Amino acid sequence: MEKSDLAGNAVTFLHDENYLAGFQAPVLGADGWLNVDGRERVSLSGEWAFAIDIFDTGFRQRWYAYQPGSIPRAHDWNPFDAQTCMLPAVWNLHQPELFHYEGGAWYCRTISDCRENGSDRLFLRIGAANYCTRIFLDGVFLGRHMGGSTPFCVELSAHMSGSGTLMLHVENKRDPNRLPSHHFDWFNYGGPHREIALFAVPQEHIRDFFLRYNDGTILLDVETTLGLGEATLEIPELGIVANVAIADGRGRARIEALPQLWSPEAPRLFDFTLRAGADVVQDRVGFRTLDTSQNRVLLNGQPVFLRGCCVHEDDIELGRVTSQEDIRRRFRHARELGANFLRLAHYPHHEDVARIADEEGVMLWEEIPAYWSVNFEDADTRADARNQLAELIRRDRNRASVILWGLANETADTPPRNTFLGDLAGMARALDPSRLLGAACLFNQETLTIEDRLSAAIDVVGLNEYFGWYDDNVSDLRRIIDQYALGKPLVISETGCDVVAGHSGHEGDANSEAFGRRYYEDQIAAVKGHANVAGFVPWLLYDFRSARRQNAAQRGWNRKGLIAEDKVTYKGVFNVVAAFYRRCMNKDGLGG
Ligand code: GCB
Repeated sequence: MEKSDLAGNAVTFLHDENYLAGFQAPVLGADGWLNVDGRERVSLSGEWAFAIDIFDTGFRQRWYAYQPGSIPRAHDWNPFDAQTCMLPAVWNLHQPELFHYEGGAWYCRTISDCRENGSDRLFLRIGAANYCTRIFLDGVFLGRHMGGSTPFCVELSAHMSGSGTLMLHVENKRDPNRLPSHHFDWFNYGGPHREIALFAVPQEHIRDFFLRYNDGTILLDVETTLGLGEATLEIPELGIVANVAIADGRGRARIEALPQLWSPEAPRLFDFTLRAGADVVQDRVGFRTLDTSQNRVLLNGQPVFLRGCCVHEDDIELGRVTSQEDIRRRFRHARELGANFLRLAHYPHHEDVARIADEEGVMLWEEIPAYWSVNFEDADTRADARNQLAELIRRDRNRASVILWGLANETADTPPRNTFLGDLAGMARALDPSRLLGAACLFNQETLTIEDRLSAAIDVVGLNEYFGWYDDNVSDLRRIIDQYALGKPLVISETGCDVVAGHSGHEGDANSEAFGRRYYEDQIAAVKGHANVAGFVPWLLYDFRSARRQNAAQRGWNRKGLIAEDKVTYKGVFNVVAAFYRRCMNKDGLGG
């Protein structure tokens, strides 16, 4: 055992309570961003050694430094002879006894250098891991990332030769200073739930790019590691070959063009190639414009009613892990509902969702988990929120389907909150001036008005309301809408009630199918055709796990889905909403 400098008879591993001090920085985040769209990858999905670690023994006893053949005799974990799991995964569904586990866990595997050219650079990218991730390669600590739903990279170039032992520590404790904080209405899954991969890129390469359209002009911003040079954008179907001068690593081009615009009716995408030096990325992008006029959202200059639905990322068997197949099913259900809009609640969903939404022609609201009681006065919380939002925007700002960045959900209107969210709004507009900002706001229960001061900083005001469920009188909803006078689009960003699929009962029986149908009929009667309502977004597509929901009808699930948690069993409420959306489409399209 290692002698500690704490006292003559102390041993570091047992007595040093400062064991995490060396593992706080570097902080990994949007500053080290590498856009991986259209790049080759080596996936690290598959078998990893796995151990939970309630006591942080791995930090105290230095498991992270273990190498094959050099495991101490009196070790407490041998990653080379350990229980394994398949990643991506959440540990809660590995074994029944880990279902409610909140703490840390270690993951380990060997990786090989995939660089073909000696001068290339090598990056490790983690698609998402909930919540705090620390990365070690051959015992060297490479950095710490906060936030459970966004991707991040760390450069391995200087640390790899041939192969190495990669170790991750992922920890999902609920904490009032995190986002979400310690109290939220979904399941606190833990672990690396999205793909981990290696990327080899040329020494000088494209770090990021942003393509968008406005009024006859395609705009390209490109960030490279080249100090000075040139990038080239090609969009063959539009006959575009444009050179962009790079100075101080950045370049901007404005290219006159009249592409066919992306819309839910015609989700047109264009192939493009972007080159800088030896680096080439190839991908697809759609062009469209977004605006608001009074109470309407305008897509390509035309008012559009958001026929929406919220959705969580949850699965009975996989938890937060998702697949292309699962995402495609989500869009099949959305289309069947007649929806043209999904709110991806309450954190960034898998990056393939926006890619597939681009193809499917479904508009998206994407958000970060600034949810309920955020510690708005804490500087670290603010840094975390800024980083999560920056990673989300950088990840998805080339997706035409994303029309709105959601800054927060049901946060109380206080000065620290308004400073915090105002700062996020400013950052979002700097990173992406082309999209709308929104938030789910609270209403004044006495005056039945939406008075949230955050509305000054956003473009679309979301109203989460449950009249007929948590609140009694649906006539009050009508009053809120009638009295609404903020002069910006108002979207019903949540509404719903818990229905147990197949529960026969009459309209008066809470949780029954009949109750649910009645609830939605009343809701629709209150909003339909109202000039103040720009969209309707039921809560939500599927039932989802929530540990705080424990009554007899819930048993660990929030049951406000239009479809049950099996993603197969439709509830009657689905048809009520679908009928409303059909009427919207047949009439003027603006809310039936
Ligand atoms: C809300 C929250 C959402 C909850 C929902 C509910 O207002 O925004 O996260 O799950 O209500 O079911 O109560």
